[in-house]
Amino acid sequence: MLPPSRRDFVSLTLSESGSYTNSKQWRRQSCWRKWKQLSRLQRSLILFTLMLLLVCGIATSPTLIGHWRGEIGLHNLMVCLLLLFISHVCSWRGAVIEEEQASDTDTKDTDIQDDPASLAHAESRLEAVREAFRHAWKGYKNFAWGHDELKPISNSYGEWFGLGLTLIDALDTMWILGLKEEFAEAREWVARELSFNKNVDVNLFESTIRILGGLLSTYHLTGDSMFLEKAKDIGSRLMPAFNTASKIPYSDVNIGKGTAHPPQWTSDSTVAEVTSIQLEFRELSRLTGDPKYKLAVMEVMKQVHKLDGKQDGLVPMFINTHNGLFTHQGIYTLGARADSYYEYLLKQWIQGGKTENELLDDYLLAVEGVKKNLLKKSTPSDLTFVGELSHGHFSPKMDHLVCFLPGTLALGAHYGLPTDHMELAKQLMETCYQMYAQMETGLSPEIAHFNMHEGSTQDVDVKIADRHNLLRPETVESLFYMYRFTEDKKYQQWGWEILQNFNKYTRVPTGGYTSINNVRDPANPNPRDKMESFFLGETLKYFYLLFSNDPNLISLDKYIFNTEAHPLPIWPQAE
Ligand code: DMJ
Repeated sequence: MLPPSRRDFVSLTLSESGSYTNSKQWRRQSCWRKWKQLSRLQRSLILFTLMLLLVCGIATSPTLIGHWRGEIGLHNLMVCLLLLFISHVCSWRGAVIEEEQASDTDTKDTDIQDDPASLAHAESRLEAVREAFRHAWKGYKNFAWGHDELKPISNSYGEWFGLGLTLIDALDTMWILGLKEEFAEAREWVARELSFNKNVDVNLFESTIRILGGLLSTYHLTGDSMFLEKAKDIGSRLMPAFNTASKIPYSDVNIGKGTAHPPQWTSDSTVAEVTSIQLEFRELSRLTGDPKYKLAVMEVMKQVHKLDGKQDGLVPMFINTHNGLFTHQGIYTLGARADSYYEYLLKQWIQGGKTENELLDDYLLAVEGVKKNLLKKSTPSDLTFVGELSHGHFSPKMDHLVCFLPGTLALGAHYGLPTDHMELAKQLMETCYQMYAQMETGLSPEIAHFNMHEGSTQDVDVKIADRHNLLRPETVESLFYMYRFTEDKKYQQWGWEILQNFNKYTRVPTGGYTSINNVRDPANPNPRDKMESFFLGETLKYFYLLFSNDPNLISLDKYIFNTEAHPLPIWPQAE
Protein backbone atom coordinates (compact mmCIF):
# COMPACT_ATOMS: atom_id res chain seq x y z
CA MET A 1 0.00 0.00 0.00
CA LEU A 2 1.06 3.56 -0.62
CA PRO A 3 1.40 5.90 2.29
CA PRO A 4 -1.88 7.86 2.29
CA SER A 5 -0.08 11.22 2.12
CA ARG A 6 1.15 10.49 -1.40
CA ARG A 7 -2.27 9.53 -2.69
CA ASP A 8 -3.77 12.60 -1.08
CA PHE A 9 -1.26 14.88 -2.75
CA VAL A 10 -3.02 15.02 -6.12
CA SER A 11 -6.54 15.49 -4.90
CA LEU A 12 -5.48 18.04 -2.30
CA THR A 13 -3.66 20.16 -4.91
CA LEU A 14 -6.58 20.02 -7.26
CA SER A 15 -9.24 20.91 -4.80
CA GLU A 16 -7.28 23.79 -3.41
CA SER A 17 -6.17 25.22 -6.72
CA GLY A 18 -9.35 26.51 -8.29
CA SER A 19 -12.57 28.22 -7.43
CA TYR A 20 -14.52 26.13 -9.92
CA THR A 21 -17.95 24.69 -9.45
CA ASN A 22 -18.02 20.97 -8.72
CA SER A 23 -18.52 19.92 -12.32
CA LYS A 24 -15.82 22.26 -13.64
CA GLN A 25 -13.53 21.05 -10.97
CA TRP A 26 -14.34 17.46 -11.88
CA ARG A 27 -13.62 18.17 -15.59
CA ARG A 28 -10.36 19.77 -14.62
CA GLN A 29 -9.42 16.83 -12.46
CA SER A 30 -10.35 14.43 -15.19
CA CYS A 31 -8.21 16.31 -17.79
CA TRP A 32 -5.37 16.32 -15.34
CA ARG A 33 -5.77 12.58 -14.78
CA LYS A 34 -5.73 11.94 -18.55
CA TRP A 35 -2.62 14.05 -18.87
CA LYS A 36 -0.98 12.08 -16.08
CA GLN A 37 -1.87 8.83 -17.78
CA LEU A 38 0.31 9.73 -20.81
CA SER A 39 3.87 8.48 -20.85
CA ARG A 40 6.69 10.91 -20.13
CA LEU A 41 7.75 10.82 -23.81
CA GLN A 42 4.23 11.53 -25.03
CA ARG A 43 3.93 14.48 -22.68
CA SER A 44 7.35 15.87 -23.78
CA LEU A 45 6.42 15.61 -27.44
CA ILE A 46 3.11 17.40 -26.92
CA LEU A 47 4.82 20.17 -24.98
CA PHE A 48 7.55 20.47 -27.58
CA THR A 49 5.02 20.70 -30.44
CA LEU A 50 3.06 23.36 -28.58
CA MET A 51 6.24 25.36 -28.03
CA LEU A 52 7.23 25.01 -31.67
CA LEU A 53 3.81 26.19 -32.81
CA LEU A 54 4.08 29.15 -30.47
CA VAL A 55 7.55 30.10 -31.75
CA CYS A 56 6.47 29.73 -35.40
CA GLY A 57 3.38 31.82 -34.72
CA ILE A 58 5.47 34.57 -33.18
CA ALA A 59 8.09 34.40 -35.94
CA THR A 60 5.50 34.86 -38.68
CA SER A 61 3.53 37.61 -36.92
CA PRO A 62 4.61 40.94 -38.59
CA THR A 63 3.51 43.13 -35.66
CA LEU A 64 5.40 41.21 -33.02
CA ILE A 65 8.40 40.69 -35.24
CA GLY A 66 8.54 44.37 -36.02
CA HIS A 67 8.33 45.22 -32.34
CA TRP A 68 10.80 42.62 -31.06
CA ARG A 69 13.25 42.49 -33.93
CA GLY A 70 15.10 45.53 -32.68
CA GLU A 71 14.84 44.65 -28.95
CA ILE A 72 15.79 40.96 -28.51
CA GLY A 73 16.16 39.51 -31.99
CA LEU A 74 14.57 36.30 -33.30
CA HIS A 75 17.57 34.19 -32.43
CA ASN A 76 17.47 35.26 -28.79
CA LEU A 77 13.76 34.58 -28.66
CA MET A 78 14.26 31.03 -29.91
CA VAL A 79 17.01 30.36 -27.36
CA CYS A 80 14.86 31.81 -24.61
CA LEU A 81 11.92 29.57 -25.48
CA LEU A 82 14.13 26.52 -25.74
CA LEU A 83 15.57 27.21 -22.30
CA LEU A 84 12.09 27.75 -20.94
CA PHE A 85 11.00 24.42 -22.41
CA ILE A 86 13.99 22.58 -20.97
CA SER A 87 13.52 24.13 -17.58
CA HIS A 88 9.82 23.27 -17.68
CA VAL A 89 10.48 19.65 -18.54
CA CYS A 90 13.09 19.42 -15.81
CA SER A 91 10.95 21.01 -13.15
CA TRP A 92 7.97 18.95 -14.24
CA ARG A 93 10.03 15.81 -13.90
CA GLY A 94 11.24 16.97 -10.53
CA ALA A 95 7.73 17.65 -9.35
CA VAL A 96 6.18 14.37 -10.39
CA ILE A 97 8.99 11.88 -10.00
CA GLU A 98 7.80 10.77 -6.58
CA GLU A 99 4.30 10.42 -7.83
CA GLU A 100 5.43 8.35 -10.81
CA GLN A 101 7.51 6.10 -8.63
CA ALA A 102 4.62 5.86 -6.28
CA SER A 103 2.29 4.65 -8.95
CA ASP A 104 4.84 2.00 -9.93
CA THR A 105 4.95 0.86 -6.32
CA ASP A 106 1.19 0.92 -6.21
CA THR A 107 0.95 -1.56 -9.05
CA LYS A 108 3.47 -3.81 -7.37
CA ASP A 109 1.67 -3.75 -4.06
CA THR A 110 -1.83 -4.33 -5.32
CA ASP A 111 -0.66 -7.12 -7.60
CA ILE A 112 1.59 -8.69 -4.99
CA GLN A 113 -0.38 -11.93 -4.83
CA ASP A 114 0.08 -12.44 -8.59
CA ASP A 115 3.64 -11.26 -8.80
CA PRO A 116 5.73 -14.29 -9.92
CA ALA A 117 8.49 -13.57 -7.40
CA SER A 118 6.05 -13.40 -4.53
CA LEU A 119 4.22 -16.52 -5.71
CA ALA A 120 7.52 -18.38 -5.84
CA HIS A 121 8.39 -17.07 -2.39
CA ALA A 122 5.08 -18.31 -0.94
CA GLU A 123 5.43 -21.64 -2.73
CA SER A 124 8.93 -22.18 -1.34
CA ARG A 125 7.61 -21.70 2.20
CA LEU A 126 4.70 -24.07 1.56
CA GLU A 127 7.17 -26.60 0.22
CA ALA A 128 9.28 -26.15 3.35
CA VAL A 129 6.25 -27.16 5.44
CA ARG A 130 5.55 -30.16 3.22
CA GLU A 131 9.19 -31.14 3.57
CA ALA A 132 8.99 -30.82 7.37
CA PHE A 133 5.86 -32.95 7.38
CA ARG A 134 7.49 -35.63 5.21
CA HIS A 135 10.46 -35.67 7.55
CA ALA A 136 8.23 -36.07 10.60
CA TRP A 137 6.22 -38.73 8.80
CA LYS A 138 9.36 -40.63 7.80
CA GLY A 139 10.25 -41.09 11.48
CA TYR A 140 6.70 -42.05 12.39
CA LYS A 141 6.43 -44.51 9.52
CA ASN A 142 9.78 -46.18 10.14
CA PHE A 143 9.65 -46.47 13.89
CA ALA A 144 6.12 -45.94 15.19
CA TRP A 145 3.69 -46.94 12.46
CA GLY A 146 0.21 -47.57 13.88
CA HIS A 147 1.27 -46.50 17.38
CA ASP A 148 0.38 -43.34 19.24
CA GLU A 149 3.60 -41.32 19.23
CA LEU A 150 7.06 -41.42 17.74
CA LYS A 151 10.07 -41.39 20.06
CA PRO A 152 12.50 -39.98 17.52
CA ILE A 153 15.72 -40.15 19.52
CA SER A 154 15.43 -43.81 20.50
CA ASN A 155 13.76 -44.67 17.17
CA SER A 156 10.85 -46.29 18.94
CA TYR A 157 7.30 -45.39 19.95
CA GLY A 158 5.17 -44.51 22.92
CA GLU A 159 1.63 -45.69 23.57
CA TRP A 160 -1.08 -43.59 25.27
CA PHE A 161 -4.38 -45.08 24.08
CA GLY A 162 -2.94 -47.55 21.58
CA LEU A 163 -5.06 -46.15 18.75
CA GLY A 164 -2.56 -44.76 16.23
CA LEU A 165 -3.06 -41.25 17.59
CA THR A 166 -0.45 -39.49 15.42
CA LEU A 167 -1.72 -41.15 12.27
CA ILE A 168 -5.32 -40.11 12.91
CA ASP A 169 -4.40 -36.62 14.06
CA ALA A 170 -2.37 -36.12 10.86
CA LEU A 171 -4.95 -37.32 8.31
CA ASP A 172 -6.50 -33.98 7.39
CA THR A 173 -3.09 -32.26 7.48
CA MET A 174 -1.89 -34.63 4.75
CA TRP A 175 -5.02 -33.93 2.77
CA ILE A 176 -4.60 -30.15 3.06
CA LEU A 177 -0.88 -30.30 2.23
CA GLY A 178 -1.66 -32.42 -0.83
CA LEU A 179 0.45 -35.38 0.32
CA LYS A 180 -1.56 -37.96 -1.57
CA GLU A 181 0.66 -41.01 -1.24
CA GLU A 182 1.10 -40.58 2.48
CA PHE A 183 -2.62 -39.99 2.88
CA ALA A 184 -3.55 -43.10 0.88
CA GLU A 185 -1.30 -45.29 3.01
CA ALA A 186 -2.71 -43.85 6.22
CA ARG A 187 -6.26 -44.31 4.96
CA GLU A 188 -5.56 -47.97 4.35
CA TRP A 189 -4.37 -48.38 7.91
CA VAL A 190 -7.52 -46.70 9.28
CA ALA A 191 -9.76 -48.87 7.08
CA ARG A 192 -7.99 -52.17 7.80
CA GLU A 193 -6.26 -51.91 11.16
CA LEU A 194 -7.97 -49.33 13.33
CA SER A 195 -10.34 -50.90 15.82
CA PHE A 196 -11.97 -49.19 18.77
CA ASN A 197 -13.12 -52.48 20.20
CA LYS A 198 -10.27 -52.51 22.70
CA ASN A 199 -10.06 -52.82 26.43
CA VAL A 200 -8.34 -49.47 26.93
CA ASP A 201 -8.96 -46.39 29.04
CA VAL A 202 -8.92 -43.22 26.99
CA ASN A 203 -9.21 -39.61 28.08
CA LEU A 204 -12.60 -38.28 26.91
CA PHE A 205 -11.29 -34.84 25.90
CA GLU A 206 -8.10 -35.95 24.18
CA SER A 207 -9.76 -38.70 22.19
CA THR A 208 -12.65 -36.40 21.24
CA ILE A 209 -10.50 -33.55 19.93
CA ARG A 210 -7.85 -35.72 18.27
CA ILE A 211 -9.68 -38.88 17.13
CA LEU A 212 -13.34 -37.95 16.75
CA GLY A 213 -12.39 -34.45 15.51
CA GLY A 214 -9.76 -35.84 13.12
CA LEU A 215 -12.11 -38.44 11.63
CA LEU A 216 -15.00 -36.00 11.21
CA SER A 217 -12.79 -33.41 9.58
CA THR A 218 -11.24 -35.95 7.20
CA TYR A 219 -14.71 -37.18 6.29
CA HIS A 220 -15.76 -33.63 5.38
CA LEU A 221 -12.64 -32.88 3.35
CA THR A 222 -12.63 -36.17 1.44
CA GLY A 223 -16.29 -37.23 1.37
CA ASP A 224 -15.06 -40.75 2.21
CA SER A 225 -17.80 -42.39 4.33
CA MET A 226 -15.34 -44.84 5.89
CA PHE A 227 -14.13 -41.97 8.09
CA LEU A 228 -17.68 -41.15 9.16
CA GLU A 229 -18.31 -44.78 10.15
CA LYS A 230 -15.18 -44.74 12.29
CA ALA A 231 -16.24 -41.41 13.82
CA LYS A 232 -19.65 -42.84 14.75
CA ASP A 233 -17.97 -45.83 16.32
CA ILE A 234 -15.63 -43.86 18.57
CA GLY A 235 -18.31 -41.25 19.31
CA SER A 236 -20.77 -43.81 20.64
CA ARG A 237 -18.06 -45.60 22.62
CA LEU A 238 -17.23 -42.35 24.43
CA MET A 239 -20.82 -41.75 25.57
CA PRO A 240 -20.60 -43.72 28.87
CA ALA A 241 -18.49 -40.82 30.20
CA PHE A 242 -21.71 -38.82 30.59
CA ASN A 243 -23.33 -41.37 32.94
CA THR A 244 -22.66 -39.42 36.11
CA ALA A 245 -24.92 -38.11 38.86
CA SER A 246 -24.38 -34.53 37.69
CA LYS A 247 -24.18 -35.23 33.92
CA ILE A 248 -20.77 -33.56 33.99
CA PRO A 249 -18.67 -36.26 32.28
CA TYR A 250 -15.89 -38.32 33.79
CA SER A 251 -12.43 -37.77 32.40
CA ASP A 252 -11.81 -41.42 31.39
CA VAL A 253 -13.69 -44.04 29.43
CA ASN A 254 -12.94 -47.67 28.70
CA ILE A 255 -14.04 -47.83 25.07
CA GLY A 256 -14.05 -51.64 25.01
CA LYS A 257 -16.01 -52.25 28.20
CA GLY A 258 -18.27 -49.19 28.01
CA THR A 259 -17.40 -48.02 31.52
CA ALA A 260 -16.20 -44.62 32.65
CA HIS A 261 -14.50 -43.22 35.73
CA PRO A 262 -12.70 -40.16 37.08
CA PRO A 263 -8.93 -40.20 37.68
CA GLN A 264 -7.89 -42.37 40.67
CA TRP A 265 -7.13 -39.44 42.98
CA THR A 266 -10.28 -37.33 42.56
CA SER A 267 -13.89 -37.21 41.38
CA ASP A 268 -13.25 -33.90 39.62
CA SER A 269 -13.02 -33.26 35.91
CA THR A 270 -11.13 -30.40 34.28
CA VAL A 271 -13.31 -27.48 33.20
CA ALA A 272 -11.55 -27.03 29.83
CA GLU A 273 -11.96 -30.74 29.12
CA VAL A 274 -15.70 -31.01 29.74
CA THR A 275 -16.42 -27.78 27.83
CA SER A 276 -14.20 -28.47 24.81
CA ILE A 277 -15.84 -31.54 23.31
CA GLN A 278 -18.98 -29.76 22.09
CA LEU A 279 -18.03 -28.88 18.49
CA GLU A 280 -17.33 -32.54 17.75
CA PHE A 281 -20.38 -34.13 19.44
CA ARG A 282 -22.74 -31.50 18.05
CA GLU A 283 -21.41 -32.25 14.57
CA LEU A 284 -21.81 -35.98 15.15
CA SER A 285 -25.50 -35.42 15.97
CA ARG A 286 -25.97 -33.35 12.84
CA LEU A 287 -24.39 -36.04 10.66
CA THR A 288 -26.13 -39.03 12.26
CA GLY A 289 -29.47 -37.36 12.94
CA ASP A 290 -29.22 -38.71 16.49
CA PRO A 291 -29.58 -35.85 19.03
CA LYS A 292 -28.10 -37.79 21.98
CA TYR A 293 -24.55 -36.55 21.42
CA LYS A 294 -25.53 -32.92 21.18
CA LEU A 295 -27.90 -33.13 24.14
CA ALA A 296 -25.18 -34.57 26.36
CA VAL A 297 -22.62 -31.87 25.63
CA MET A 298 -25.11 -28.98 25.63
CA GLU A 299 -26.27 -30.06 29.09
CA VAL A 300 -22.71 -29.44 30.30
CA MET A 301 -22.71 -25.95 28.77
CA LYS A 302 -26.10 -25.16 30.31
CA GLN A 303 -24.89 -26.13 33.78
CA VAL A 304 -21.59 -24.27 33.52
CA HIS A 305 -23.44 -21.21 32.30
CA LYS A 306 -25.47 -21.11 35.51
CA LEU A 307 -22.76 -22.06 38.01
CA ASP A 308 -21.60 -19.86 40.87
CA GLY A 309 -17.90 -19.38 41.40
CA LYS A 310 -16.95 -17.42 38.28
CA GLN A 311 -15.18 -14.11 38.49
CA ASP A 312 -16.33 -11.66 35.81
CA GLY A 313 -16.99 -14.56 33.44
CA LEU A 314 -13.71 -16.35 34.25
CA VAL A 315 -14.06 -19.99 35.31
CA PRO A 316 -12.15 -22.06 37.90
CA MET A 317 -10.16 -25.05 36.64
CA PHE A 318 -12.08 -28.00 38.15
CA ILE A 319 -15.65 -29.23 38.33
CA ASN A 320 -17.01 -32.09 40.41
CA THR A 321 -18.70 -34.97 38.59
CA HIS A 322 -20.94 -35.88 41.59
CA ASN A 323 -22.47 -32.52 42.44
CA GLY A 324 -21.66 -30.54 39.30
CA LEU A 325 -20.06 -27.66 41.25
CA PHE A 326 -16.75 -25.89 40.65
CA THR A 327 -13.97 -26.97 43.02
CA HIS A 328 -10.58 -25.46 43.91
CA GLN A 329 -12.17 -22.09 43.46
CA GLY A 330 -10.38 -18.74 43.38
CA ILE A 331 -7.76 -19.53 40.73
CA TYR A 332 -8.30 -18.07 37.27
CA THR A 333 -6.15 -18.67 34.21
CA LEU A 334 -6.44 -18.64 30.44
CA GLY A 335 -3.83 -21.41 30.38
CA ALA A 336 -3.91 -25.11 31.21
CA ARG A 337 -7.26 -26.54 32.39
CA ALA A 338 -9.34 -23.51 31.41
CA ASP A 339 -8.05 -22.35 27.99
CA SER A 340 -10.35 -23.99 25.47
CA TYR A 341 -13.52 -23.28 27.53
CA TYR A 342 -13.24 -19.70 26.19
CA GLU A 343 -12.30 -20.84 22.70
CA TYR A 344 -15.32 -23.17 22.44
CA LEU A 345 -17.82 -20.57 23.67
CA LEU A 346 -17.07 -18.48 20.60
CA LYS A 347 -16.65 -21.38 18.22
CA GLN A 348 -19.91 -23.10 19.15
CA TRP A 349 -21.71 -19.81 18.62
CA ILE A 350 -20.15 -19.56 15.15
CA GLN A 351 -20.71 -23.24 14.34
CA GLY A 352 -24.41 -22.99 15.16
CA GLY A 353 -25.03 -19.93 13.00
CA LYS A 354 -24.66 -17.22 15.68
CA THR A 355 -28.02 -17.84 17.33
CA GLU A 356 -27.07 -19.33 20.71
CA ASN A 357 -26.94 -16.14 22.73
CA GLU A 358 -25.92 -17.67 26.05
CA LEU A 359 -22.67 -18.82 24.49
CA LEU A 360 -21.97 -15.39 23.06
CA ASP A 361 -22.87 -13.64 26.31
CA ASP A 362 -20.53 -15.89 28.28
CA TYR A 363 -17.74 -15.28 25.76
CA LEU A 364 -18.13 -11.49 25.78
CA LEU A 365 -18.29 -11.45 29.56
CA ALA A 366 -15.14 -13.55 29.79
CA VAL A 367 -13.19 -11.24 27.48
CA GLU A 368 -14.15 -8.33 29.74
CA GLY A 369 -13.10 -10.46 32.72
CA VAL A 370 -9.69 -11.02 31.12
CA LYS A 371 -9.27 -7.30 30.50
CA LYS A 372 -10.27 -6.40 34.04
CA ASN A 373 -8.38 -9.07 35.98
CA LEU A 374 -5.60 -10.62 33.95
CA LEU A 375 -4.13 -8.09 31.50
CA LYS A 376 -0.93 -6.27 32.44
CA LYS A 377 2.10 -4.69 30.72
CA SER A 378 5.66 -5.90 31.04
CA THR A 379 8.86 -3.89 31.41
CA PRO A 380 10.90 -2.71 29.63
CA SER A 381 9.01 -3.26 26.33
CA ASP A 382 5.41 -2.71 27.45
CA LEU A 383 4.24 -6.07 26.15
CA THR A 384 0.61 -6.80 26.97
CA PHE A 385 0.35 -10.21 28.61
CA VAL A 386 -2.31 -12.38 30.27
CA GLY A 387 -1.38 -13.37 33.82
CA GLU A 388 -3.24 -15.43 36.42
CA LEU A 389 -5.27 -14.67 39.51
CA SER A 390 -4.92 -16.75 42.65
CA HIS A 391 -7.25 -15.82 45.50
CA GLY A 392 -7.03 -12.16 44.61
CA HIS A 393 -3.27 -12.14 43.97
CA PHE A 394 -2.03 -11.44 40.46
CA SER A 395 0.74 -13.63 39.09
CA PRO A 396 2.60 -12.54 35.92
CA LYS A 397 2.74 -16.15 34.69
CA MET A 398 1.61 -16.93 31.16
CA ASP A 399 1.46 -20.43 29.66
CA HIS A 400 2.29 -20.85 26.00
CA LEU A 401 -1.18 -22.40 25.82
CA VAL A 402 -2.63 -18.87 26.29
CA CYS A 403 -1.33 -17.98 22.84
CA PHE A 404 -4.50 -19.44 21.32
CA LEU A 405 -6.16 -16.21 22.50
CA PRO A 406 -5.01 -13.71 19.83
CA GLY A 407 -6.41 -16.01 17.14
CA THR A 408 -9.69 -16.51 18.95
CA LEU A 409 -10.11 -12.78 19.59
CA ALA A 410 -9.39 -12.06 15.92
CA LEU A 411 -11.92 -14.69 14.86
CA GLY A 412 -14.56 -13.07 17.05
CA ALA A 413 -13.82 -9.63 15.59
CA HIS A 414 -14.13 -11.13 12.10
CA TYR A 415 -17.61 -12.31 13.10
CA GLY A 416 -18.66 -8.82 14.17
CA LEU A 417 -17.60 -8.69 17.82
CA PRO A 418 -16.11 -5.38 19.11
CA THR A 419 -13.12 -4.04 17.20
CA ASP A 420 -11.15 -3.60 20.41
CA HIS A 421 -10.96 -7.43 20.49
CA MET A 422 -8.84 -7.15 17.35
CA GLU A 423 -6.65 -4.48 18.91
CA LEU A 424 -6.05 -6.73 21.90
CA ALA A 425 -5.37 -9.66 19.55
CA LYS A 426 -2.62 -7.66 17.83
CA GLN A 427 -0.98 -6.76 21.12
CA LEU A 428 -1.09 -10.31 22.44
CA MET A 429 0.20 -11.66 19.14
CA GLU A 430 3.29 -9.49 19.51
CA THR A 431 3.77 -10.84 23.05
CA CYS A 432 3.48 -14.46 21.94
CA TYR A 433 6.01 -13.81 19.20
CA GLN A 434 8.36 -12.22 21.74
CA MET A 435 8.07 -15.36 23.88
CA TYR A 436 9.93 -17.02 20.99
CA ALA A 437 12.16 -14.16 19.85
CA GLN A 438 13.58 -13.40 23.30
CA MET A 439 14.78 -16.97 23.86
CA GLU A 440 18.28 -18.04 22.83
CA THR A 441 16.90 -20.79 20.55
CA GLY A 442 14.09 -18.58 19.20
CA LEU A 443 11.62 -21.14 20.59
CA SER A 444 9.11 -20.39 23.33
CA PRO A 445 9.22 -21.99 26.76
CA GLU A 446 6.15 -23.80 28.09
CA ILE A 447 5.61 -21.04 30.66
CA ALA A 448 6.88 -17.45 30.77
CA HIS A 449 6.97 -15.04 33.70
CA PHE A 450 6.77 -11.39 32.70
CA ASN A 451 8.72 -8.71 34.50
CA MET A 452 6.73 -5.77 35.81
CA HIS A 453 9.19 -3.98 38.06
CA GLU A 454 10.88 -0.80 36.99
CA GLY A 455 14.44 -1.20 35.85
CA SER A 456 14.10 -4.77 34.58
CA THR A 457 16.13 -5.26 31.45
CA GLN A 458 14.22 -8.15 29.89
CA ASP A 459 10.49 -8.77 29.62
CA VAL A 460 10.49 -12.54 29.92
CA ASP A 461 11.90 -14.72 32.71
CA VAL A 462 11.75 -18.49 32.55
CA LYS A 463 11.97 -20.77 35.56
CA ILE A 464 14.22 -23.80 35.14
CA ALA A 465 11.27 -26.20 35.29
CA ASP A 466 9.43 -24.29 32.55
CA ARG A 467 12.14 -24.23 29.88
CA HIS A 468 10.76 -27.04 27.73
CA ASN A 469 9.09 -26.77 24.35
CA LEU A 470 6.66 -29.49 23.28
CA LEU A 471 6.29 -28.36 19.62
CA ARG A 472 2.99 -26.76 20.58
CA PRO A 473 0.84 -25.00 17.98
CA GLU A 474 -0.88 -22.06 19.73
CA THR A 475 1.34 -19.21 18.51
CA VAL A 476 1.44 -20.49 14.94
CA GLU A 477 -2.33 -20.99 15.12
CA SER A 478 -2.84 -17.35 16.11
CA LEU A 479 -0.37 -16.15 13.49
CA PHE A 480 -2.52 -17.93 10.91
CA TYR A 481 -5.70 -16.14 12.04
CA MET A 482 -3.93 -12.79 12.24
CA TYR A 483 -2.52 -13.14 8.73
CA ARG A 484 -5.85 -14.26 7.28
CA PHE A 485 -7.66 -11.26 8.72
CA THR A 486 -5.04 -8.52 8.29
CA GLU A 487 -2.87 -9.77 5.37
CA ASP A 488 0.04 -8.23 7.24
CA LYS A 489 3.11 -10.10 6.00
CA LYS A 490 4.94 -9.67 9.30
CA TYR A 491 2.87 -12.53 10.70
CA GLN A 492 4.10 -14.84 7.95
CA GLN A 493 7.65 -13.67 8.60
CA TRP A 494 7.35 -14.40 12.33
CA GLY A 495 6.02 -17.86 11.53
CA TRP A 496 8.87 -18.45 9.11
CA GLU A 497 11.42 -17.64 11.82
CA ILE A 498 9.71 -20.08 14.17
CA LEU A 499 9.68 -22.87 11.58
CA GLN A 500 13.38 -22.36 10.96
CA ASN A 501 14.08 -22.63 14.67
CA PHE A 502 12.04 -25.82 14.96
CA ASN A 503 14.20 -27.15 12.13
CA LYS A 504 17.37 -26.01 13.81
CA TYR A 505 16.76 -27.29 17.32
CA THR A 506 14.13 -30.03 17.24
CA ARG A 507 14.61 -31.87 13.95
CA VAL A 508 16.08 -35.35 14.35
CA PRO A 509 18.24 -36.58 11.43
CA THR A 510 16.76 -40.10 11.36
CA GLY A 511 13.24 -38.71 10.99
CA GLY A 512 10.81 -36.82 13.19
CA TYR A 513 10.97 -33.78 15.46
CA THR A 514 11.43 -33.91 19.21
CA SER A 515 10.23 -31.94 22.21
CA ILE A 516 13.19 -30.29 23.95
CA ASN A 517 13.99 -29.53 27.58
CA ASN A 518 15.79 -26.22 27.33
CA VAL A 519 14.90 -23.38 25.00
CA ARG A 520 17.59 -21.22 26.62
CA ASP A 521 20.53 -23.39 25.62
CA PRO A 522 21.17 -23.49 21.89
CA ALA A 523 24.30 -25.58 22.47
CA ASN A 524 22.29 -28.26 24.24
CA PRO A 525 18.50 -27.94 23.90
CA ASN A 526 18.35 -31.41 25.41
CA PRO A 527 15.89 -33.51 23.41
CA ARG A 528 13.04 -35.26 25.22
CA ASP A 529 12.55 -38.11 22.75
CA LYS A 530 8.88 -37.44 22.01
CA MET A 531 7.00 -36.10 19.01
CA GLU A 532 3.49 -35.11 20.13
CA SER A 533 0.69 -35.97 17.72
CA PHE A 534 -0.39 -32.32 17.67
CA PHE A 535 2.86 -31.36 15.92
CA LEU A 536 1.47 -33.04 12.78
CA GLY A 537 -2.19 -32.45 13.55
CA GLU A 538 -1.87 -28.77 14.40
CA THR A 539 1.52 -27.08 14.28
CA LEU A 540 2.49 -28.07 10.74
CA LYS A 541 -1.07 -27.57 9.46
CA TYR A 542 -1.20 -24.03 10.83
CA PHE A 543 2.25 -23.27 9.36
CA TYR A 544 0.96 -24.35 5.96
CA LEU A 545 -2.23 -22.30 6.22
CA LEU A 546 -0.22 -19.31 7.47
CA PHE A 547 2.11 -19.37 4.46
CA SER A 548 -0.71 -19.86 1.97
CA ASN A 549 -2.07 -16.66 0.45
CA ASP A 550 -5.30 -18.37 -0.55
CA PRO A 551 -8.11 -17.36 1.82
CA ASN A 552 -10.25 -20.15 0.39
CA LEU A 553 -7.91 -22.86 1.59
CA ILE A 554 -10.17 -23.89 4.50
CA SER A 555 -12.13 -20.65 4.44
CA LEU A 556 -12.82 -19.20 7.86
CA ASP A 557 -16.29 -18.30 6.63
CA LYS A 558 -17.07 -21.96 6.02
CA TYR A 559 -15.11 -23.90 8.63
CA ILE A 560 -14.43 -23.66 12.30
CA PHE A 561 -11.29 -25.37 13.64
CA ASN A 562 -11.68 -27.54 16.70
CA THR A 563 -9.07 -27.12 19.42
CA GLU A 564 -6.89 -29.75 17.74
CA ALA A 565 -6.94 -27.84 14.39
CA HIS A 566 -9.47 -30.15 12.72
CA PRO A 567 -11.78 -28.06 10.53
CA LEU A 568 -15.50 -28.74 10.89
CA PRO A 569 -18.17 -27.07 8.76
CA ILE A 570 -20.12 -24.07 10.01
CA TRP A 571 -23.70 -25.22 9.83
CA PRO A 572 -25.97 -23.87 7.16
CA GLN A 573 -28.24 -21.23 8.77
CA ALA A 574 -31.38 -23.35 8.73
CA GLU A 575 -29.84 -25.97 10.97
C1 DMJ B 1 -3.66 -29.77 21.86
O1 DMJ B 1 -4.01 -31.05 22.16
C2 DMJ B 1 -4.85 -28.86 21.81
O2 DMJ B 1 -4.53 -27.71 21.10
C3 DMJ B 1 -5.35 -28.50 23.17
O3 DMJ B 1 -6.39 -27.57 23.10
C4 DMJ B 1 -4.24 -27.91 24.00
N1 DMJ B 1 -3.10 -28.76 24.03
C5 DMJ B 1 -2.60 -29.29 22.80
C6 DMJ B 1 -1.61 -28.43 22.07
O4 DMJ B 1 -0.83 -27.65 22.80
